[in-house]
Amino acid sequence: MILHEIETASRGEIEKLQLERLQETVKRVCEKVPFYKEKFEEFGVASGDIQSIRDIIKLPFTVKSDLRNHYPFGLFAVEQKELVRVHASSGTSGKPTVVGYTKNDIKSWSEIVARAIATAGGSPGEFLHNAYGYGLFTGGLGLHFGSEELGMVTVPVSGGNTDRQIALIEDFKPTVICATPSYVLNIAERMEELGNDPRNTSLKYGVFGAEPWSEEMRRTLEDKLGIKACDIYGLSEVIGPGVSMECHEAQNGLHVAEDHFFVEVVDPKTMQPVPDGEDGELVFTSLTKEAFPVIRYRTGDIASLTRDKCSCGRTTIRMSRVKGRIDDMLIIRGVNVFPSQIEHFLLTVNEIVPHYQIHLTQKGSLLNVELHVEVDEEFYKSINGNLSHEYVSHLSNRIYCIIKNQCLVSIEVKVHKPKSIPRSEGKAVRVVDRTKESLEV
Ligand code: DLL
Repeated sequence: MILHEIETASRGEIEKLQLERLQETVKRVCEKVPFYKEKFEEFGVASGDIQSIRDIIKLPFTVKSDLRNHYPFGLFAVEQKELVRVHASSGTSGKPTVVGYTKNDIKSWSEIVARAIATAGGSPGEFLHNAYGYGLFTGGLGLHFGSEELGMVTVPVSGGNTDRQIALIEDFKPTVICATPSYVLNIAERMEELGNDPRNTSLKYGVFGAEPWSEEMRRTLEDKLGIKACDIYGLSEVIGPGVSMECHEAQNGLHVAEDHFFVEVVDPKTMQPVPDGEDGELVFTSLTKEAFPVIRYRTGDIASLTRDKCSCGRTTIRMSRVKGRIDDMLIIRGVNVFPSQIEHFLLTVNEIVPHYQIHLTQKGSLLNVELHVEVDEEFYKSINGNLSHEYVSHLSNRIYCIIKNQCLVSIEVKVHKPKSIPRSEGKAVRVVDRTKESLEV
């Protein structure tokens, strides 16, 4: 369901609107946020220099450390009395980043997310089961307000307490489920454990995101649950979920909400724009935000763009699924690889389930990488729970060869019995970095 006319507007119409909004945003940040005013002066740009949408490249980039350096509210463009909400990152790798919203920001965010849920197949009047975490994380409340805006009956279950989630799905009969892909897998497996066939629920559509996932993971979730699973992307610094959303018709790239965000993809080394279709770092500029506007914010996420028209009828730019974050990229003996690429090939192995972890340790000057995987429950039963040494070494060798041939990296593979890898209730932890610990020992 297409909710807004901008989704099918011509490129000229979209860019005209973007230019007007960009000019307003640049003017506002110059007036209201000393950080931007000073940075623009340093770069020798003034708000009057933005005469076409391409002039955006004259503006300096903003990075996460700019947010941390102005913790908590230094980059806000409104007074406290105009704010109605803040969200924040967990701050596991430094000070949390704090973002704020005015009433209008919440209204536009709700409309953006309503559009996203409709793009994924949601319809007014049906139930939406929202298993994203509620709280400072933007997932829970972001999807919640969007779902209500669309007119869906919203079940604010949040993450965790999986058995209750299953009972609610059984009783309320939602058609849409929203959660991280890793948590949905967890829910589906628990249904199987309880003797329920996950394909027999009322669910038809999934709105999955907040962490990188692969096409193979999509296939696994769609097969297990008998649903269409679509990718939702966003980050709190830009607004939260809904910055882009895949359509259930084509499932081929995520439509960017271009009336609210201007997207660029740049080479993270040279910071120059890369051509459509080529991978680079996603950079977003907000076009309508009041409380926390961002100018050319470097997301650290790697993806590519396409301007081709989509079979769903939308004309908005689409981004590819996010391969991973620059800082999650592993460099193993000089070869770059993202955990999601490893996932992609790992899931071609039938005996393995899509729960895995990559453990990094330092041995002298060498990075040691171990891939921990676990075998499928059914398969485990078929061998009477006897994971013999011979079998483990055969399976780990097979996986080692697949990863080596496809990703060109040598990774030690450790095969475990079912339920050995920790399960997530939100964002999955795929990489466990023990390099610092081993250095300290
Ligand atoms: O994860 C917002 C969100 C909530 C998106 C619910 C989708 C669904 P943050 O906690 O600020 O916000 O984390 C943002 O998560 O920079 C990406 O690295 C990653 N991420 C988000 N969505 C996707 C996705 C929310 N669909 C960071 N695919 C981003 C891959 C994603 N990575």
